[in-house]
Amino acid sequence: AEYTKAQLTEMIIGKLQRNFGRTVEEATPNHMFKACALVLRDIMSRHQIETGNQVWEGQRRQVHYLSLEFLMGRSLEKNAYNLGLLNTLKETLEGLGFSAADLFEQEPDAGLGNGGLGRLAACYLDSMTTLEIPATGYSICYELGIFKQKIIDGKQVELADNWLGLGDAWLIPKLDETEEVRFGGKIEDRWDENGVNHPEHVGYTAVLAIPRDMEIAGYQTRHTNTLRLWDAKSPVPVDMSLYSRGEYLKAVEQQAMAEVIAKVLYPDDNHYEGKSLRLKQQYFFVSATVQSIVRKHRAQYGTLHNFHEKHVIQINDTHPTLVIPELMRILLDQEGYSWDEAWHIVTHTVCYTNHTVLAEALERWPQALIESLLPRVWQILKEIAHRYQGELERRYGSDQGKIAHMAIIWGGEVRMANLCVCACQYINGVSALHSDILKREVFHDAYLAAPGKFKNVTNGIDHRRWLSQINPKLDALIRDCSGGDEYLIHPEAIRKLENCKDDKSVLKQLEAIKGENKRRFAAYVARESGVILNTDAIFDVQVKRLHEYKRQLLNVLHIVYLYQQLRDNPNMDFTPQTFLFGAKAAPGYHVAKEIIQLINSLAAQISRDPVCKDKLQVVFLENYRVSLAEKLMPASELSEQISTAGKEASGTGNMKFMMNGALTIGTLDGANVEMHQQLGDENIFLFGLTAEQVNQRKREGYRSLDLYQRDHGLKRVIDQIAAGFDDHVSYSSITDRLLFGVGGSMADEYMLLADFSSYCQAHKRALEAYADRQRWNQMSLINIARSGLFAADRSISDYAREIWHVPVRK
Ligand code: DL6
Repeated sequence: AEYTKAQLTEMIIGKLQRNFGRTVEEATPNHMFKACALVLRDIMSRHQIETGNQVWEGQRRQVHYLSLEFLMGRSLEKNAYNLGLLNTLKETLEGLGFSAADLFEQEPDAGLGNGGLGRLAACYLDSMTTLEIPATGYSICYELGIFKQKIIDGKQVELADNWLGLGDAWLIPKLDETEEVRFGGKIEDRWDENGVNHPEHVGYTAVLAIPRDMEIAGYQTRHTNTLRLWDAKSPVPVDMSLYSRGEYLKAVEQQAMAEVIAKVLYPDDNHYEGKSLRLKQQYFFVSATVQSIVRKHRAQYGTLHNFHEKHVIQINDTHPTLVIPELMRILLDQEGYSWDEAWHIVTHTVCYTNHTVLAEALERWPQALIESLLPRVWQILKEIAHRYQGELERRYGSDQGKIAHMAIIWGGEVRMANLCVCACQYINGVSALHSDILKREVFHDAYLAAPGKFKNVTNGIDHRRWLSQINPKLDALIRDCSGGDEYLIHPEAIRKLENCKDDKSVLKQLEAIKGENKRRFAAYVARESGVILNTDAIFDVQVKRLHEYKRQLLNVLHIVYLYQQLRDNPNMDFTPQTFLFGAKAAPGYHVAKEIIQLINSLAAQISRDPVCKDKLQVVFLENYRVSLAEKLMPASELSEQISTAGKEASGTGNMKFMMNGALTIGTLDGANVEMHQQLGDENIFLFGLTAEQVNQRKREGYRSLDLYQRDHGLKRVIDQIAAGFDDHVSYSSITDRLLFGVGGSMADEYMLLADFSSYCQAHKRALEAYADRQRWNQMSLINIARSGLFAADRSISDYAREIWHVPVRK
């Protein structure tokens, strides 16, 4: 390690004195947390300056990862781990009379994201840094992250998540790198003597974008990258004349209007919110980012001619799409490039990752909104759309259907995905199946026109955090079996674990580790909520955002089915099962909230019923988040990945479970398909329709009501849910959706009933396997051993080779 215990002790004591005026004895845990964070921050800043100099001197191509979400979670333990200081820090803290575990536990999650898309961005920052790619992440410094979920009377209630009190210890404000972003006003033509127009933006409202940088340490490298979070402030000071007239509110109005931009993360996952504040957020962070990249590039090279050679801008879904017209604007209006020159640079710089095929998530902005909020961007968008329209007409002639489908501006809306497809150098999906669906369905015509633009990069997770750090006993076993810690830098080396698949003592150790992790998790749940988990039962877990396509409801149908069997025959042979759920619902997503309430009704019913004692248990874990997932993954045994095939772009929770030795019960959807390829039929419990069969059944005219009428067991389950349980809450609005559809949507849109019996069968197979514990442990070991493919290091190497064309550390 770079620092000894004595040095760290001195550094921490120094911070406590200088920053908080405290001795160690006077320091509260909050002070101590901040002092530790500041000490690590200093180390990372020093490394970052070195990295910056090397990148500058080497004139290396840089990656800019733009995402409205970075779900970072906690950083203290992670940074210490990556810096090789974790053990030293723990010893230092114990020496100072503090418990390291308690201190780590104190850190709030930086919840600047909703779910998979935001967590992926966080994992990728870690891998880009570890692989020594010069990279910067950009987002908004939301004052309030994803809401905290409380369950009150079975229902979700949202509370504000004010993470900055402690979390801002990681942030370094860089006031001198402030950018100005302009909204509203109008564009006036200014013709020069050569007949060239220099449009001028007048009457706009300016908002200042102030960077608050978070340093990102890599593992076993001094290479350090930065996550740049933009904070919003008004450039106008409080109007003192209004203030002295007693008009306090008016005096601060403009400030409040500016600052609201960085106030709160939109809590919608896989759903588009057409609100003007959301558009402001998008443009705010994109404009500040592009200006900042251009400014630094100019300072280094004095020209933007080589901009695309030195930078790649990766956009995480369509949320940062305005980067396209914004970079055009700067090149045209500020740098004086012709349209064609500017277009060449932009289209060789920007790349787009698609993360969803759900229609309700595709962003379409009303043109009137863009026009009034971003008048110059609107002009540029119109020109891009117009030129593209011309191309489409030349290519497709009179095929109006195709032209309408691919147009960028259509029916008064700007379609962001089509703009990305038109302007981006590469477009990628996030699993093999998903990328195929993009090519075959969503962007089929664009794919035929330019097949080389379409790529696949299957998602991956930070295996150092999601295995080694959160499951230290498993980490130790892997090191023992694979001859060291090579897998931490070369994740494919985890495969060596498979050499021990017939070693009974290793399998026993694996089982013991899982048992211990289950008991530790149960102790945590008992402390937090008073609920006592049955650790003798198999832990069957579904944790993810609540969404109809993810089919938490299918899980519920199966549990009700088990419950009814047990009631019919209390003495039946029954493998004890504990079903754990964790899920936040978007606050405006009513059905999702009803499903949460249903899960809680069912959980309460089952816990009241003596028939279920020590056999069947359902628990809804409140406020599912990164730091809870870190405790839960090591304790999980069965992983529920049961989305309707074709709907889940990839999934990344599925990978976390697999790496921690849980077996998957799942559909052939997203990355499950590639997990199945790795595992073979014998090591995963597959069920249900394939994506193709889903489409075919829909074409044939799927009728869930027929299934309900034909299958007595299924009918009984649905009738029970409609009637409700002893709490007398009826859930017929949910079952009506399954049987009849509501408000024009088809009945059982996500085909739960079609997959129900196959799902029940798969559960039976899983329990049979669990009964033979040695077989189960071997399957678990094989899952871990073959999970190396799903490390983010592999994904980032793919991006580097196929899309970014930058070298990586070997
Ligand atoms: O790629 C990360 C993650 C996938 O693993 C999930 O399958 C997918 O649902 C999620 N997509 C989104 C899309 N949001 N928008 N827009 O969150 O991305």
